Amino acid sequence: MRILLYNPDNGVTRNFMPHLWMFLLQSLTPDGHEVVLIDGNAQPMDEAGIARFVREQNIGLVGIGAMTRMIAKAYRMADAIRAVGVPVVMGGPHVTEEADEALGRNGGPRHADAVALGEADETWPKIVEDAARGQLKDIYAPVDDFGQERKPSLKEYPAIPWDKINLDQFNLVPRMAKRTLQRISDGWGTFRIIPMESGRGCPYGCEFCTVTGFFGDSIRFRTNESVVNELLLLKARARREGGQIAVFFIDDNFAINIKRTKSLLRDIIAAGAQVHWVAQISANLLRDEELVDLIAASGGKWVFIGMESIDPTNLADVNKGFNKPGEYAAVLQRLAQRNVYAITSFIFGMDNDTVGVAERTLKEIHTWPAGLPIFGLLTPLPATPLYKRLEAAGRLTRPKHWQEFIPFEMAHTPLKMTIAEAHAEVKAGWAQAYSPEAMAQAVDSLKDKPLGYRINIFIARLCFRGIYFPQMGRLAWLKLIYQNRRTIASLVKEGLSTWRGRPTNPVANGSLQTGVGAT
Ligand code: B12
Ligand code: SF4
Repeated sequence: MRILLYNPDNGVTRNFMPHLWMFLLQSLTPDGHEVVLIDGNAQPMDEAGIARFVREQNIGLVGIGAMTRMIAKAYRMADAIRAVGVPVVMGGPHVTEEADEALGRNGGPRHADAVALGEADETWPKIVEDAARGQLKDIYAPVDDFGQERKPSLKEYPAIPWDKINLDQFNLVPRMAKRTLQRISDGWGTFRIIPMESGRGCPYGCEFCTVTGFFGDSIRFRTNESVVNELLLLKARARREGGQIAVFFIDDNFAINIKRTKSLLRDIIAAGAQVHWVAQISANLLRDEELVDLIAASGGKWVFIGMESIDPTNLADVNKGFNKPGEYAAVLQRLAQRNVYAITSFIFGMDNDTVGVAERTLKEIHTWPAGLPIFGLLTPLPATPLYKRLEAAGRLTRPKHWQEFIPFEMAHTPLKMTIAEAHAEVKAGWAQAYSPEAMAQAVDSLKDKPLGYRINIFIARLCFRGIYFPQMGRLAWLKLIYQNRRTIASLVKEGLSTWRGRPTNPVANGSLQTGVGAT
């Protein structure tokens, strides 16, 4: 049987890296079946396009995975596929919480023939076999012989053949720049960010987050060896292709067990498996100096920190009191001293937020080492404690907000400001943090670092700005480049004089010490 695994975009937001679940399920597919992958983020498709594809390619089963914000598109695509007689199985965080919706058991139309609840590592082979026999069940749950929920152990993690997988859809280097960049250093003709997990689960249970409910509070890890081998595979591929690969450790809290993380990082270093990497780590775990040393030595370049708010009352409200705003600056300094920078994520529209929250947050951010701040709105995702609390309080304004995805739009009323005010705060946050002046200031603040770091932060900022401001088209990029022409000119000028002054290996002299890519 030919199987298509499809991850939709939502036509509004795009991801910059492939989704791990597709590669994982492909690797777990029983022999005798062929699996085709399409990620709508890299290969946009509409309903007619996917219906044509499954017919022409003789696809016998389609698996669709989606987050809540992609689900409306996922359902439309599923409907189009089922209309041409091909069965659809859906999985992922949204349908796990809203299986009745996907199966049409709540009064709405049916979108999926089957739903895989929770982690599907162990149920997927069974789903494939049932589909091949034409005997799909409605629901597949990860349970043991006694009907008790069973979380897959990650000890027997499949080897994902990253060395052979076609990654053309995920090259982040613009086509027109490919030729020139190929000649720089070890080669920048390709640059891909690859998702990798080293463990699953988070015990913290923040009120707005689906992770503790979905993956559970029992944390499971892959063996160090399996992670190191995967890194070595990717590193070899990058070298072979004269391109760059960076890894995004998608663990929700990469250092949740500090002892184990240190042991993994030591093994990475010992095996020479360092590639540049990004990971999500909560601020409280970054107090450990030795951990931060190992992060830097093993290739860590960016750490995503869910700071959420600078207001301890807000943090306590969402069960994230372990975040201590008083120590944010010290944590970021500790990272920056080792040339590791932070993506700092904030949520506005929390219950104790008032007008001016963006201004107050930006004032704090200005006192920290340059990084990549991002701003979102508190969003009640299905089945989270937050959703239940707001529903019980009658505060949900769009209880089924996922049926019509609107980016940066609240689905409930905040307590101390209006919805419109919360929207304005997010807009102000993005506008000020990513203004040409703020970009120049961020670059300037790194003037004691090699030029590569400044180029890196500048390019990263240009890209991150696109999370809020639409900049998909060429015209939008040209406008952005024009607005930031002074910073670009000064970086180019410095680059040229460094290059003229030191005609040796640009990496060795630090001028091209980029933040991402295989080391
Ligand atoms: C990496 C990641 C991202 C990446 C992008 C995704 C990517 N390319 O990988 C980035 C950083 C860009 C991102 C952004 C966002 N993310 Co995110 N992200 C994750 C994260 C940390 C890892 C995803 C992952 O690969 N997990 C590991 C794989 C193996 O697990 P999985 O995807 O769940 O797949 C398993 C099962 O679900 C199932 N399965 C999944 N799909 C399918 C399909 C079929 C057919 C079957 C049978 C089974 C199946 O089988 C898999 C194996 O067991 C998750 C949290 C988490 N730990 O999962 C959040 C998570 C998915 N993100 C979330 C959110 C909310 C966001 C944002 C909206 C945050 C924000 N406010 O901006 C944005 C939106 C991005 C966008 N463009 O619109 C939520 C989604 C909740 C929900 N109900 O939708 C999660 C769960 C985290 C959370 N805090 O709750 N994210
Ligand atoms: S620490 Fe992160 S992953 Fe864990 S529950 Fe909180 S937000 Fe979710």
